[in-house]
Amino acid sequence: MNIMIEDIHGFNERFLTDHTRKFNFIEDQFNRAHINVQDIIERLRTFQVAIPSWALGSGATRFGRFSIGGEPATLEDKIDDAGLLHALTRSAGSISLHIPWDIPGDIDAIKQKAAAHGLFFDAVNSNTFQDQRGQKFSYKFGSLCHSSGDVRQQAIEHNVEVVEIGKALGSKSITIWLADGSSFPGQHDFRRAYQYTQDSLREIYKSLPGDWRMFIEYKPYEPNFYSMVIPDWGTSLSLAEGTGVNAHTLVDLGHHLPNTNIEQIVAILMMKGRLGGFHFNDSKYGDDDLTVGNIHPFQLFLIFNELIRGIENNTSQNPDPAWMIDASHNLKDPLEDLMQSLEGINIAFAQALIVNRKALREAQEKNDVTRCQELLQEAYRTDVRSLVAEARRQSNGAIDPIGLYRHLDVRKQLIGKRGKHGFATGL
Ligand code: PSV
Ligand code: MN
Repeated sequence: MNIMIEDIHGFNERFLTDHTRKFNFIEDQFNRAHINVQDIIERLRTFQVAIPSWALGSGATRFGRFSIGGEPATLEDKIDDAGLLHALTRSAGSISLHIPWDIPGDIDAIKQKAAAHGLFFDAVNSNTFQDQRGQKFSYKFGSLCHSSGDVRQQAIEHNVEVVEIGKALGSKSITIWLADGSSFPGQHDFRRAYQYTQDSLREIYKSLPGDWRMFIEYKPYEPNFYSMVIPDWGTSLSLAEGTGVNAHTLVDLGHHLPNTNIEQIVAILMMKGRLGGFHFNDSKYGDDDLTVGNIHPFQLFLIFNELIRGIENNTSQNPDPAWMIDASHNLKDPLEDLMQSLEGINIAFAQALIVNRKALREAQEKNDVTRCQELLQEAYRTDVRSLVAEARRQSNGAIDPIGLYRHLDVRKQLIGKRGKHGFATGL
């Protein structure tokens, strides 16, 4: 289904008085602090986050899956749902596909559909963590790191095929997340597993066009519980450096052990010019795929603070990072959850944009710790929600996207169209 611009404007009318009152207040605050409010709004309007195709349906735990109804069962449906999110929020301007779950049939038709929603194709993701029907060799004991050259070759060829599909769609990057690792001491020769992985990545890299980038994810545990071949950012960075100039580390927020200082990781990766992309989610314990900014909003703000510092002082010429939400939902309506995540991301981004960076630098030079903390808190404690809503409104999005989604009873309409027990492919 499509959301009409008239629906959005009509619904916005209801909130306009209240919204304007709140926005005028923050505008006045910003004027006094010599912050150009329209500059911040423009930054918010251009900031776009990719939606992963696998987040549009219900996910599952190891114990069960509960269908929400109206889930997108085809790639076309997934593009429609991503388009719906973009129409409401104007901040989800691309979709990231996972192969083989999303192999396009008619490439031109798929491209046209995406373009009609104003979407482009962000990074394509390979999958060597599952065996596919008819596949010759199993990934049970790994893929790019496997002890058998046949398995490694099969995994390399799969990644090359993913690049080919991405090229046809107009993608410019591939994200590789490996489930490879070991669950028992002694199972792996760590050095050999690393070396095979490095060699395989180099092979895949050869198939990349010059304007493409390779993103390498890391994850400390799961599905393997004793060792992962790429457990942390240091390993990912060393593999990226060993692969080529267009290979980068990708930070997935959920892929850290509790209390890891992710903002510091982001700062150093950008300084090295190797931060490729970002997968947003939140977590209490591990890779929980919770709504962005729902558990650790201050940490998210601190991460954005480093990202903006890196973008504004880009001495190492780090390419623009690719932004994506990476989540799998089990309880909430996935579309509502994604809108909440987009809101969380935009709030943290806006708060980080208003940090008085010059004053912070001076306070850091003087070792004035109290002042440093005050400056960050000043930005973090600013209620920027009306600013984020105003950016959406100026882009023809909804002041209250979830409100409009519910008002239009979108989920009910999707169930009417696709049925109650449709199954989104993927996770
Ligand atoms: C698994 O942890 C994961 O969340 C990775 O982060 C990938 O990006 C995603 O799944 C899809 O494969
Ligand atoms: Mn991820």
